[in-house]
Amino acid sequence: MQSGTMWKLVRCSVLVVLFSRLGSCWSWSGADEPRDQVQIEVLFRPEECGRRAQRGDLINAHYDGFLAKDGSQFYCSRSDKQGHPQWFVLGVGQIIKGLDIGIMEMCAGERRKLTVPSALAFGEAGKGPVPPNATVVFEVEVLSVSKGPRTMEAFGRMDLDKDRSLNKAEVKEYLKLEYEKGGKPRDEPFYEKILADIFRKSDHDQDGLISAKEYNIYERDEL
Ligand SMILES: *[C@@H]1O[C@H](CO)[C@@H](O)[C@H](O)[C@H]1NC(C)=O
Ligand SMILES: [Ca+2]
Ligand SMILES: [Ca+2]
Repeated sequence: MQSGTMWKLVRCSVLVVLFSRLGSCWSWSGADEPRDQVQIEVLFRPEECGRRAQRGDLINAHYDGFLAKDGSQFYCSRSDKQGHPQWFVLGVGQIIKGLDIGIMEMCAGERRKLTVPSALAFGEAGKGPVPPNATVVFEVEVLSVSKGPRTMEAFGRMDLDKDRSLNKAEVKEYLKLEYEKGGKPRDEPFYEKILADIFRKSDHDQDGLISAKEYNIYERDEL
C-alpha cells in the first residue's frame, strides 16, 4: 500500500516534468519567430534623439541577454566584465550579427528589446550557457554614439608618424580630438577604457599596434 502511494507520487512528478517540458516545447514551436530577422521593439526613445548609430560608429552600450525559451538571463553587461558598458564599433562584426543589425539607428539614451534568431546569434552550436539553436533576447541601452575611427582617411590622420600602424598614443590623440570637437572632453580613465577595448578587438596579433591590415578588416565591405 505504502509503496503504491510512493509509486503514484513518483509517476506524478514524472508526469509534471513531462508536461512542463511539453509545455515549453509547444510555446517554443508555436511562437512564430522569423528565422532570419531581428525583431526590434523600441522600449524608450528620448525626445531629443541625437546622432543615429550607423555602421562604423563607436558605440557605448549596456546589454542584457536572455534565452527566449524561458527568459533566463545569460549575460549582463552591468555585472559581467567589471560591469562597465561595452565599447564596440557598430556593423563590423565585433558583436553578434543580431546586435549589429538591431542597434543600427539607435541614439544615445534609447532602449530596445531585440529578439534574435539563432542564425544571427550563437547558431547551431550555441555558446556557454546558450544552448544550440536558441533564439535570444537582448535588452540594449545605448549610452553614446560617436563617429568611429573606421575610415582609411581617419587611419591616415591617426598615424602621426606615418609608419602604417597605430600605437595607443596615436589612437588616444585621435579620440581626444574627436571628443573635444564634439564638445565633450573626457577624463583619462575614460580614454584608457576605450583604448583597451579597441586594442582588444582590433590588435589581433597583440603586438600593441593596429596595423593597416588589422584596421582594414573592418573596411572590406564598406568599399
Ligand atoms: C539545430 O538546427 C539545425 C538546423 O535546423 C539542425 O540540423 C540541428 O540538429 C539542430 N541542433 C540541435 C541540437 O537541435
Ligand atoms: Ca604610427
Ligand atoms: Ca597588431
